[in-house]
Amino acid sequence: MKTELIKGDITKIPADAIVNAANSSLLGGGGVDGAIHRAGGKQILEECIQIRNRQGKCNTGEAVVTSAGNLPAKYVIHTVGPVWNGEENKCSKLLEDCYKNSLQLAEGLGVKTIAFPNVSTGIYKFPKELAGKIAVETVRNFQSENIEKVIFVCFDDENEKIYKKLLD
Ligand code: AR6
Repeated sequence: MKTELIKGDITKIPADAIVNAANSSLLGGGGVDGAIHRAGGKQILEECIQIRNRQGKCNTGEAVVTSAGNLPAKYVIHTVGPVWNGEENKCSKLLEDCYKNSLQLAEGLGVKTIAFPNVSTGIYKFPKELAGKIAVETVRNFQSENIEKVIFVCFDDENEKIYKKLLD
């Protein structure tokens, strides 16, 4: 899989799948979650509600998929990152699960390009440097038949700098 870094808004990325940093309610929120629901329209929320009715909430580290409504992507993969609480091993494992489970879902859907935001590094306060390292390592270790490109979408300057160094 090739990797790429893009600075900007993930809702604008025409990848087959974009990943949302959701919360376990799947009902939307602030940050990238708010941006995706706003730009994607009500279809995404309706599908999230159907998923909740079927399986209940989405646990931390897990991922579910909806269509992408008005977005240029085909799918939105909603994953729930860990809230940073200082327990490094536990939080790191859960963040790794977010990337793995999202990639696994994408692989099953035949996705060729997938874009990730920097999950957990906003409202959930995961240290950015460690989160970047986990994201890049997990993607590099993932064996894929279908996925050709993974795009890391950085919204803030600090993450952009971190990912530039990690992907060099
Ligand atoms: N495109 C790409 N990245 C973005 C965008 C965007 N449009 N907007 C923000 N980011 P956050 P979390 C970056 O807070 O930490 C929500 O309320 C942002 O700079 O969106 O996983 C959910 O409902 C940061 O680097 O997600 C949850 O309750 C990264 O996205 C909670 O926030 C993640 O920041 C999840 O917190």
